[in-house]
Amino acid sequence: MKNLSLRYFRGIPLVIFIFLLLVESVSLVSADELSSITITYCDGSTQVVYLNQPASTIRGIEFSCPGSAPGGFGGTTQIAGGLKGDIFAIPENTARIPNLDSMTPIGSIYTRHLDIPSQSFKTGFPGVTDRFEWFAIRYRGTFEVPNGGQYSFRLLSDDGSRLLIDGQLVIDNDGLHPSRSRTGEVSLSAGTHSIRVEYFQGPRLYVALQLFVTPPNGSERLF
Ligand SMILES: [Ca+2]
Repeated sequence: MKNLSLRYFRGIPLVIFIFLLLVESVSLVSADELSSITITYCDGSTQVVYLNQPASTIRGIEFSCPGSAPGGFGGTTQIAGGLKGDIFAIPENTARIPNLDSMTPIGSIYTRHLDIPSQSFKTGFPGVTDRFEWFAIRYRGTFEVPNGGQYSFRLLSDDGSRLLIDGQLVIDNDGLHPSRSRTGEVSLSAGTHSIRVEYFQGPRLYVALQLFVTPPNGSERLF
């Protein structure tokens, strides 16, 4: 009986030690350290998720929905070598892309590809604006051409869009219309070139914006 009691009391420090280990692993945080992120799902629903560390410790988050590029029109994380899109609010009943260079953007997004197949759009731009109709985007960036030659481009959009390379209009797909493709060709030398895609979404609800390229003696791929 004496031996049993001794074993029982010797076991108490072990129980306390395991309890402290458990408490440490739960790692309770104070309210001022608590941060949250709002997740917008591909169907447009949202959910707030609380983090047990400051949001400032997160370097970046990438998003993707089935059938679309990461972030759709783009996300707020800068992408080296990608496209920067400036978003503009445009007046209702706009029928063509306005002169965006004379307007002030309401925010910017970043993406590597323009790959938004025709789809309904009502989420807006999380972290930038909740506007989902009557907006325009001016994408700008540079790209490298490994081998000079005749390049063919195809620009699909709903509603209007335009492709300019080195400041020259290559494709005019402007106007209010459902998903529609237009193609254009341009001779490009090897080296760095500038690209600019202007796009606008008129009335709700459908959007589309995809840019494809066919290199000399090659087959069409997403730009
Ligand atoms: Ca539309």
